[in-house]
Amino acid sequence: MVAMAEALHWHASGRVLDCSARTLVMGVLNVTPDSFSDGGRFLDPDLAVAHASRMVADGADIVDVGGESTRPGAEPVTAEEERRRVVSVIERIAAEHPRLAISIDTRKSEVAAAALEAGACIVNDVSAGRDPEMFAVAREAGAGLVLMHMLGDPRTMQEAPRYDDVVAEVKEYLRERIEAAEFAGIEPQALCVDPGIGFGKNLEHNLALLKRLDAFADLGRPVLVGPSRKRFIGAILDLPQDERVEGTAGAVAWAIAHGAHVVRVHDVKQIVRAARVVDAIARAEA
Ligand code: 9MG
Repeated sequence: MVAMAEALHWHASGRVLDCSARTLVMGVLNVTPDSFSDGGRFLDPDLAVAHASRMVADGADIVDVGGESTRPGAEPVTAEEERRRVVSVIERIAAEHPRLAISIDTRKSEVAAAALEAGACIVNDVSAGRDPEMFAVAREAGAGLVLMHMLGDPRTMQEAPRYDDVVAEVKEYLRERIEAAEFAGIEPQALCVDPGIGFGKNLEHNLALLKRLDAFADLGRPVLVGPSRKRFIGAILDLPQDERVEGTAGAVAWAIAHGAHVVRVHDVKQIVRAARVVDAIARAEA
């Protein structure tokens, strides 16, 4: 278990997200036809904006808008199509919820730039800056940036992933990406790290990363974890995606108790409630 840490703040385009007072909940909004859990549900912009408002009402601190699926085996889409899906949705969410932090889930600097212009303040980049322009785009906007570990790319990442020591290798990779981002001029306080549950990892790898999540604390940045409805939960419980909310709550509770500052989830209402209880226990005088 981690001791309750000293203040940790995440800077994002002029906002300061306090990652020490309580766990921040990032709600997933996939504006895609093919995402693994909610693909096709929010392609209509009206439905997407309404779902964002629902998540805000349910307690989301951040809404993560994505226009390209990163599920295992997903085919890439063009930047133009990705931009078309997300920009107007972000503009409308930002207008309706001016205090909300919006993140853009993209690996493309071009999409990130358009989304930041439209009102997003965080870039959630599952490739941790592989696009050579991504760091410059984030730096220019002063945006928050999630650096996530992924082995390979979504099309191939689940083809027999292999590590000698998954925790050490993922941590070393994140340390190197922090250094690269800082070298590109991004302020350290803008960065958040994520071990990338399910991105080029088998069940054993995912469980090891969660079990040893406390190992990421000394990277000195907020830790984001996204176990929501993922395959490892289905494998443990033998349940389909739409019946994994309790399994997600279990993984989230463990993650918070072992150092997660931000959790990325589909089921905001249920997970906010679970997170509040874990936060209260973790901060109790004892
Ligand atoms: C886009 N996306 C899907 N799963 C994710 C995870 O675990 N972390 C982050 N940062 N993004 C994710």
